Amino acid sequence: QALYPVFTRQEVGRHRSLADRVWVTYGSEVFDITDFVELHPGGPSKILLAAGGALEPFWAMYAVHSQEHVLEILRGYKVGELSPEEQSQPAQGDPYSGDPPRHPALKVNSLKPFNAEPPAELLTENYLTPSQLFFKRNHLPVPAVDPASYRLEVEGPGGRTLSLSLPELKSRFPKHEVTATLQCAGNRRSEMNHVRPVKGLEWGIAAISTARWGGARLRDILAYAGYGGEETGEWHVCFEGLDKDLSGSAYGASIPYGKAMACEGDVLLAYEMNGEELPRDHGYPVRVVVPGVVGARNVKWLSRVLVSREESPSHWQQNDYKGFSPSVDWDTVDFTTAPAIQELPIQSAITDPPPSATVPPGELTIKGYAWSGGGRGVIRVDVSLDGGRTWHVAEMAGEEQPPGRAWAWRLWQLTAPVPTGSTELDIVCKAVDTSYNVQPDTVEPIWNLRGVLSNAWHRVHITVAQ
Ligand code: HEM
Ligand code: MTE
Ligand code: MO
Repeated sequence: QALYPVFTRQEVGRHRSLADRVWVTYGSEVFDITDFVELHPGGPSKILLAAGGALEPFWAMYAVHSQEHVLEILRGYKVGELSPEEQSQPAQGDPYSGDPPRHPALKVNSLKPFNAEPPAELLTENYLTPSQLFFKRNHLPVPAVDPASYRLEVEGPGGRTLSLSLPELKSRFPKHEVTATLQCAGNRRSEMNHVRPVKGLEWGIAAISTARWGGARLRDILAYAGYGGEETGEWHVCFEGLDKDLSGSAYGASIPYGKAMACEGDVLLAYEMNGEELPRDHGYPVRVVVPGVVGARNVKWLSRVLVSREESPSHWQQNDYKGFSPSVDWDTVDFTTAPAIQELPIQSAITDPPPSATVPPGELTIKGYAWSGGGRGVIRVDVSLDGGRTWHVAEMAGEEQPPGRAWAWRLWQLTAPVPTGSTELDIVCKAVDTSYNVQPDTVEPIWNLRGVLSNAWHRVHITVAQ
């Protein structure tokens, strides 16, 4: 065992910059990570936040680090130990200790921050997903918001700022209700990961859910703030959440101004979900609901709205949630070359039977969901039991919504005879939207390094009991 020099926290604290070298502690060990700063996958500015001190409070926030390969990198930079009297430091607060309780049925992808999806078989049991089972996608700890002191800041033309309390938001603007499906850009990412590794949470097919949302129309609030809808050229409505990372930057995103102001855009600042006040995980007290648009723009714990010539400067608008060619890798990717994802493409998946199920011979009932972005309705779902050689048309259930405003999914099912003599079935589904957009048949040609927009034909392989 190597003998390392012993340092005090004060000595470690003198190494806070590249010029003075960058030291950090983890447990009772001291590391000189100067040479890793430029290599850090999370960027040099993030890693420098921990310079001169302990990594634990930062890693508690970014749980991506609790993996063996991360610790292995760290070990390579060890230069010393903390002196024994320094090791009994007060326990660091867990930034996630204030997160709300969650339903035990959820399949957890990441605990801190909390990311979870319902079991697929439960997903299509209800047209409106019960809020407790609705998928949850948080980038940071859930903020604790005091409804009495909550204010929504809305920047009007010329920088005049409107500050709305919760009662004002509820009483000054008519309540509007919309049934809309939210889907994470990473839904079905795990299928891309099987083709070639991608970076991101391993979502199955259930990072998608549907709720009845109630709240004020964003266009009413923008009109009240002084916007008339006649702005020409490129404008965006930017949103900020109350959840902040350690550098103090809030979760943020933006949508095109035209979507926000359209009478038929149905963009809400929602304070209700399925007839109750918004649950904490879903943005209490107020979130944006942008029907037809990728989950990431539906900013939760909304604190600020502003109209700008530029898209949101946030990391999630600029350097994430974009699609690329399968030829682009992490060495060549240039996020400025691709537009931010807004409307999502046509999607469908089989929720029942689950993969690897064994079913009795005779008749088989297959269930799933289908949805398209941009208010495009689903006009048909085709299902095959033989890997795509022959097809059946599924029956669709669920609300029929007006053309161009079909914000919610359709649940579908098909009851078909199991072909006699078959021992295995390769079930496939694919949907068609009102623009006759279809899903691609395989994952390979749409693979992208971030694993977003995964919407190939969904395939489930099952066994028939003999
Ligand atoms: C990602 C190492 C410090 C923020 C990563 C990853 C590694 C790494 C290996 C990629 C993990 C993966 O995707 O499997 C380290 C080491 C650190 C350090 C060795 C200290 C010596 C920090 C600090 C912060 C931070 C102090 C925050 C203040 C992040 C973020 C990501 C990340 C946000 C995710 C980037 C993304 O997915 O785009 N880090 N890190 N890291 N790190 Fe660190
Ligand atoms: N808003 C804030 N403030 N913070 C977040 O981490 N996550 C976004 C979006 N809004 C997020 C946010 C992403 S990526 C998605 S997919 C949806 O919220 C998920 O919403 P849900 O948790 O209500 O399902
Ligand atoms: Mo997402």
